[in-house]
Amino acid sequence: MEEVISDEPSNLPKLLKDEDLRQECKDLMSTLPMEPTYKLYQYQGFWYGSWALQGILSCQKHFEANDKDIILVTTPKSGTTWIKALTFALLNRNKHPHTQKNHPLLVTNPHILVPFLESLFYDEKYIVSNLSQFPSPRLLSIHAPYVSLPKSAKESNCKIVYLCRDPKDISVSMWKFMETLMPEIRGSNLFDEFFELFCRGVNLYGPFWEHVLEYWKESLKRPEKIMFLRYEQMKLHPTLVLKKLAEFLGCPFSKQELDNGMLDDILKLCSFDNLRNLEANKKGTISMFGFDIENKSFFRRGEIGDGKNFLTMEMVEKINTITQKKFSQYGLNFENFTMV
Ligand code: PAP
Repeated sequence: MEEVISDEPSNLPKLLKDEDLRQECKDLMSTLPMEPTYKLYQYQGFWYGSWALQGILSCQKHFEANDKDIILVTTPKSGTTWIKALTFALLNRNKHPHTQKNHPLLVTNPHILVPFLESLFYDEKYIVSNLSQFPSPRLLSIHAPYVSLPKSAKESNCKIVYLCRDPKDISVSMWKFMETLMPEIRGSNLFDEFFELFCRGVNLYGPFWEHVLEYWKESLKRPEKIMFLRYEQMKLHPTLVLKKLAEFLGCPFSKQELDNGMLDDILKLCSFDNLRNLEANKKGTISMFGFDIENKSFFRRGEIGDGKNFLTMEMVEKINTITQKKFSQYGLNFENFTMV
């Protein structure tokens, strides 16, 4: 069996080379608009690195969602690691009580417990033989925009939990993450260019605003299928969000569980400070998306509003104006939302 996910240490970064791509992906890439600085390709209106593009194409071709599947969809750097941990702990709360000394989340990075479909599907050989062996309900994740989701994910009754975040914080979180993958950009003046591209929608899985709007509209049409969440909601109202998430996934907390503090225990287990300080997340790497990524790079500040510490006033104004223009008619924002 071929391993795609490993926490073995290795040299960083291991960037996938184009010659490793399948011919079908190379052929398509040669026809797509390309952004030269970060080598992103525009497919179905959204931007991908070559590795993610191959994964998405393969997912679209081979992934068969079933009604029991749970798919976590996030815009990158929206709290993916956190929602993976929370949902894993929630669904497995009987099999793995939070008191368990070797609870999987205490010894394994959440990205290994809840893999990215496009990363798994990057290697078709692995996935075709293994995905059927995942325990049911299969808990999976993907960054794909709605338009590019595999057909079965849209048409089956599988549940989708969508998570996004204030784009100011995303842009900075994404840049800081890229610095860990590409140390040569650290301290460079390339951030300004990255930010301009981000505002034009040219970033991994961007445009951010269109990504969010697609899922927002779908979640309004089919609230029983898509739960729409914001990172800010999770930070400000974690108890309420986790309760609603459990209800949405069909595994509500019982009165007894609530009385026993189960919900708070899950929140504590998955808290930023707890996860960040675990050996499993302080050390080691995960192989995905063509990179060997250090586990610790998924835990930086974990705060609302950190973007403002890094962006200039003009940048904040620019991104706020775009967000306002794109979202206001839909009543969407990241500051004054109600948690119904
Ligand atoms: P991904 O989309 O690339 O998988 P993702 O987990 O969304 O990554 O990005 C990490 C962000 O989530 C980091 O944000 P920051 O750069 O603004 O700090 C990280 O700190 C934050 N994060 C990770 N785990 C948690 C957690 N348990 N609680 C809150 N925030 C978290």
